Amino acid sequence: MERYYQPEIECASQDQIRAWQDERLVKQVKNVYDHVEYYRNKMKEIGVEPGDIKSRDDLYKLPFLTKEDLRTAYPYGLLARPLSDCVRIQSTSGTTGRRVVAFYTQHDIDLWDECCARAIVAAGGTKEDVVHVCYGYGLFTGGPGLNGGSHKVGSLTLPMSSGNTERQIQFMTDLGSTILCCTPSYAAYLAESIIERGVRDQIKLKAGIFGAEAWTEEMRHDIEEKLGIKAYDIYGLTEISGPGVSFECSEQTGMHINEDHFIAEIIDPITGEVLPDGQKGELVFTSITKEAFPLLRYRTRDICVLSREKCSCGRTHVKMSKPMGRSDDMLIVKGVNVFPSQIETVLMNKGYPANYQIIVDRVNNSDTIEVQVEMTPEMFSDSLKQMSEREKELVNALKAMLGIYAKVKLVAPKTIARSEGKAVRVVDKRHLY
Ligand code: DLL
Repeated sequence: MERYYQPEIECASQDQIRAWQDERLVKQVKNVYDHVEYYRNKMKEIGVEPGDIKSRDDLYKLPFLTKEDLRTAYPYGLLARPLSDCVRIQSTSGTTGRRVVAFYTQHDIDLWDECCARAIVAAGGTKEDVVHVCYGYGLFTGGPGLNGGSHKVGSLTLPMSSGNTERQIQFMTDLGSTILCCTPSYAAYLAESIIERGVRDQIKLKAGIFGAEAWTEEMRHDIEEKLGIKAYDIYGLTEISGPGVSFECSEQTGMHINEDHFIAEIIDPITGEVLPDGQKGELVFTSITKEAFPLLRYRTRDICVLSREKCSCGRTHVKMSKPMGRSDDMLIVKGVNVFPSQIETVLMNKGYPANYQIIVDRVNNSDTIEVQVEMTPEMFSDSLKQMSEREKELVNALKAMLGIYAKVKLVAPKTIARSEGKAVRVVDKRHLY
């Protein structure tokens, strides 16, 4: 059976990986310096020349790029190739400010497809599989990325895109989808809908490849149990190509970063200092093989940890932990750092579905936080007294996790709007004042 698996790359020795990275980085820095005036100026500002970068060890000398730089240089300021060499544009799902636009040559699309193919194979995918892609298609990278990867593996690809849950389930049962690709929040909703319709025994899913938003281990177990599958995490961002920058293997303890294409660093988000493996900080990527939009030292804002511990799957590429939230997603409520994932952990541990929303507001100059949580249909038939006890129990558990009081409001099943793409977990009304 032919599988798209490249052990000579994915299981290469640390020396080999380093050799690839050193050589590709040196070339890429020269390429960017020669072709991207914006970055050349940034390098000149701090007196760095391409010749100063002789290996991966010199990476720290280069200036960072941030989302702000991408906005300033919008749309063509970071292009390293003539527009006529580009064959595709994708864009971020960001809702505020200028969108970030990324460009791809055919070579860039091929390498992106390759990264997504590796992710599908790591989740057990082969050419015998039916890959059901319900990430959005269009400017969002989710649909096109997994679609390309699935083609490369040779699987039968269902380009469903997002939405129309009825049709998703119909195709899933009629065509025997075996691998589901979507956001974890949509997977949870699909699982709920499949169970409600009583068609769980008609689906043939064996694995799911879920990413594009933060999700907890608790949510993973819930989806795995409801759908009877193994749920794999996949990570990526438009600026660096899209999904497939890293992906989980059968060990499910972090995502292997495709190190032959991207160099990862962890930095202190405040000082910018590079931190050793094992320490928590902001993830920074350098694309060493991309042609059209090769970003050097791009700050993702995602907070995670890198690990080079031996993996039982045999892959040697460094693993990143699940992002523990974005440094710009972190809420500061009453001076305390609150990550939505902490709240999700508490809710799921107490048996609530993954449908919740966090409302932050300011009343009389003081921050307030309310967690609206959907009940399961069984909980909904509880007496009012039981519900009030449930609310108290959650308030205490949240206090223990966050260290501050959060109001809890239990709401009826299906009250919180379901998302077909990335879920909207936080409504911060303080921005309105
Ligand atoms: O979300 C690409 C993607 C599509 C990844 C499909 C995985 C699957 P953007 O819209 O540019 O790209 O958003 C990138 O989403 O910086 C993270 O904050 C977040 N993110 C992506 N994957 C994960 C994940 C796509 N597995 C931003 N866990 C990133 C947590 C994730 N957060």
